[in-house]
Amino acid sequence: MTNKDARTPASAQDETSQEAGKSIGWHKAYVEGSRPDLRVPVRQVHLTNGQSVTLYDTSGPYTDPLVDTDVRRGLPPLRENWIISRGDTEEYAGRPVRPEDDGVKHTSPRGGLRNLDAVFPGRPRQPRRGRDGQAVTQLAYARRGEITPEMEFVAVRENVSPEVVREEIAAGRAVLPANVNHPEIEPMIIGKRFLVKVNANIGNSAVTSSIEEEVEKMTWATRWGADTVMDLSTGRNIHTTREWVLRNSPVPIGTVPLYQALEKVDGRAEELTWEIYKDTVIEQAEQGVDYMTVHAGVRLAYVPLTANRKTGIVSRGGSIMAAWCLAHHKESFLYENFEELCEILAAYDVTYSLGDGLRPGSIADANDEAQFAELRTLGELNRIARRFEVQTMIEGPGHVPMHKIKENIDLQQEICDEAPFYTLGPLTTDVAPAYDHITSGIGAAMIAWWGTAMLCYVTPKEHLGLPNRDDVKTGVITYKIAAHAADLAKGHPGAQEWDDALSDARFEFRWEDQFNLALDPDTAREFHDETLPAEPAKTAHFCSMCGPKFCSMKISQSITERFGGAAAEGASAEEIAEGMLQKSKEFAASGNRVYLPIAD
Ligand code: IRN
Ligand code: FE2
Repeated sequence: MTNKDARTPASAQDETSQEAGKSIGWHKAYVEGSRPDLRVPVRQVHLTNGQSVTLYDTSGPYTDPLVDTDVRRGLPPLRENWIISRGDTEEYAGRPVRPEDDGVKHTSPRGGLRNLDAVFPGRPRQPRRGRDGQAVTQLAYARRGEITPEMEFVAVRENVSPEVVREEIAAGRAVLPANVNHPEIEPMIIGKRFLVKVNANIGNSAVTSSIEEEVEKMTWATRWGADTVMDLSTGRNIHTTREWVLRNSPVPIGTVPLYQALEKVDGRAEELTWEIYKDTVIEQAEQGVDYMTVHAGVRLAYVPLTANRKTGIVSRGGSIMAAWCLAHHKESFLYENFEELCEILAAYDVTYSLGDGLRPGSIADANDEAQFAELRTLGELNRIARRFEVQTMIEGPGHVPMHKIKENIDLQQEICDEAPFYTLGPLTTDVAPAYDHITSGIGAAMIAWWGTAMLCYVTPKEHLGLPNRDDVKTGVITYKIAAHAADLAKGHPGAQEWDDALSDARFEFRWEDQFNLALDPDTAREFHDETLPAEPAKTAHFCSMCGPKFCSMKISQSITERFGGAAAEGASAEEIAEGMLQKSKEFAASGNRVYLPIAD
């Protein structure tokens, strides 16, 4: 067993993690598929009792000390040979990315691909696309009955047969976002038959963070378990930031191209055109964006339906499209040109994330006519996308009280032919700014249990400001809890093994194992150390909650010992009561003190 430092570049400066790294009892391992270049990463946790537990791992090559990662070079292009050997893509000269396509008023040096060649000298790349514009999507392959290496990869990851993966994709019940220009990703799947996934949003704004910070937030988010990351950058260097994020990301990257298109018209929504939007989509598809939020369901006729809402339109994309529709008094250009957009996305295998531009922004507005009118349109667009063999998921709310959540997933599944649902929370109350990771984590757990495939995280900064690194971590961990709680409730194969391993460690006072199995080992260890910092306390058979002499776990363990393992299960009520009485006497004899000095 090798105990390896599990640091990512993001955590390299983090003292706590470095500390944790020294004693971390897990290492990165790979499960090989049917061919040597199909190696699925896992987190192998080594327990002190000699057993080991295998966990899903999203952290990418950063946690593999055998891979020499350098953010200036980008990650190894894992999928490149798979893509090229299919023989259905060609290098595509496309339109060169003009500096003005960067979406910002430039000061030099300018962004754009020319500079990026200098940024990634080892990776000169020419974008690819489907030969003659043909659909090169996982959906197209699945419908033809082909099991791609990407499908086999996710089958190993999810512990299901490749045929189940192919069937779910072919039926449109799952998506495998994997742009042909993003060969660096470790494929993953989003669908209700699979583990519930978590997306983390990052992105700079005009005033705050730098490119380095965004790359760091991405590696940080995936280290804690984010399955996809959305780059919602709007400020300066939007194109270059995205290039850095893409070249270094082990997970699929999503964007909202409308944001960059809006930058190109200096923030004046009414000046947007289909041409500008289309150019932006192509630019991002050539870079390798794996899925795009498209707010094509905000139709002109639905805008008045929001007039009497308490909080109107809260979606950024939704409000841009509503403003455009009203300014021109025309149908949405996204809705009108949807088929052409499908052709573009199909040629790169960009997955649709059909945006919920009319989602409710308050408890009062939940499940109203505007929201459901848009959902019906998303159902219609989902069927069009399917005709063009574009993978599609559907975005959902928002702010929804608990008793109105189930209707959301039930309607979505019915209207959108079971396409994967991807929801933002929902937030179950409006009264807790600064705690909206919790108000929404509650809704997220419920809606995931009922079949939502991916959860968009909400951080404590929601409604208040931009998340920093700590907020990103809190958001991801909160949502991993919601997702895993749903996996358990859904009976996903293997989900409970993790809980069982942790429960055993807790019951047997194997503290190090408890930490190493935890979603957040660093914080678990830190909290424990606050009360019992001494090293022997980590092997002590009591916890700081109850102290050495008064611990329910300890008592029931001594019952187990006394009556001999499994026999204890058969122990009579009287025998157990006798054991308890004995403990009570011991407790009284020690002076009825719950908390004892550590030296005791
Ligand atoms: C997810 C579900 N509903 C919305 N989302 C996410 O919200 C979406 O994926 C993207 O990250 C962000 C888009 O916000 P606007 O433009 O709809 O506010
Ligand atoms: Fe909100």
